[in-house]
Amino acid sequence: HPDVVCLGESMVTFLPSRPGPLADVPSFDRVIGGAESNVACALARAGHRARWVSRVGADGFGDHLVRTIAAQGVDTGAVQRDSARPTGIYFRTDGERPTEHGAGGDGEPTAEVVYYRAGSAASAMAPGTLPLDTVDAGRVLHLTGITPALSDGCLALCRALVERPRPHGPLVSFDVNYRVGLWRSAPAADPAVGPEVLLHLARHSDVVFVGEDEAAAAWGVNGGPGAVRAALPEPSVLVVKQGADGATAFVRDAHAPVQVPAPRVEVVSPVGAGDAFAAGFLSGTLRGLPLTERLRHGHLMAAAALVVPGDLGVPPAREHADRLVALDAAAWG
Ligand code: KDG
Repeated sequence: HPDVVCLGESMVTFLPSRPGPLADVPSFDRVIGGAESNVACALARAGHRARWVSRVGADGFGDHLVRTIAAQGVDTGAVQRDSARPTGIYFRTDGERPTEHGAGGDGEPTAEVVYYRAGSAASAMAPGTLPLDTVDAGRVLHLTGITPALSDGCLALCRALVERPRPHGPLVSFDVNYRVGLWRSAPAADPAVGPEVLLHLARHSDVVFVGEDEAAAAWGVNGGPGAVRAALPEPSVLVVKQGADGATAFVRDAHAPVQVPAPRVEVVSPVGAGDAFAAGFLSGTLRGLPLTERLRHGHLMAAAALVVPGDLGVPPAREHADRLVALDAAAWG
C-alpha cells in the first residue's frame, strides 16, 4: 500500500531554451509539471511510498509523463489512458527573476503561462471514473485547487472526495493552489466561483496549505497568518506560507501557532516550490515529527525546487535532511 496518494493532472511542460517573452522564444526544453505529481515525486525521493492517480492521453506525451514520474519512484499503476483525449501540455516563462526569495513561496508569479489542457484526458476525471480503493489506499490523499478548475467532472470529483465522511479513510491534504488564469477559463467563468469552491474544499480537508498572498487574492483575507486561520478554522492543520518570511502552522487544540523562517536561497524558478514544501511537511507528518521539524522539512524541499528551472528539485536524502533540520534555531534564522 502507498503512504500517500496524489491525484491530479500532470502536463508536459515547455520551458524557453533562452530567456525572453513567448512571442520571441525560438525553441523549448521539455520537462514535466503537475502540482500533485510534483508532491508524489518529492515524497518518493524522501523515502515514502507515493502513488500518482490521474488520466493521460494514449499518446507520446502521456507515455513520457508516466515514464518520468515512475522513474522518480512513484507508483503510476493506477494512471488511466484515454484514447479519445490528449495529454495536457503547457508553456511558461519565468520572466524577471527575483534576486532572492525564501523557500516555501508559492509557485506563481511567472511572466507567462499558456495552457493547452482544455478537454485533456485528465479533465475527463469525474466521480465514478476512478476506483475508490486506489484513491483511498494511502494514509494521506493529497489534492489541490487546480483539479476543480479543470472541468465540472473534476470539480464534482473533488467535492465528493472531501465531503464524504471518512472515519477510517485517508487524511485529506489540500493545497489551495489558486490559479487565477485557470479559473477564468473554467466552465463557470464567474470570477467568484473559484475562491468559493476553494474555500469549501479547504474547509472539508484535514491538512491545508495556502499562501498568505493566495488567501488575500482569493478570499480578501489580509492581516497575516492569524487572519487566515480565523477565516479557515476547520482544518485540523493549517499551514500558511509566507514566501521569504517562512511559514506558520496552526494545529487544532494547540495553544500557539508555530512559525519557521525560510532559508535564503538564490531563486532560479519559484514554480514547484509550493509542491515541494507540501511534500516535506507531509513527509514529516507521516513520520510523526514535531511541527517545527515538519515545517523545516517543507522549507528544505522547497529550497531544492527553487534552485532549478523545472518543478522538481533534487532534495537531500532523508538522513541529510534530518541533520539540516536538527540544526539549532540560529542556523534557521
Ligand atoms: O505547482 C506547480 C504547477 O503549477 C505546475 O507544475 C503546473 O500543475 C500545474 C498547473 O496546473 O499550474
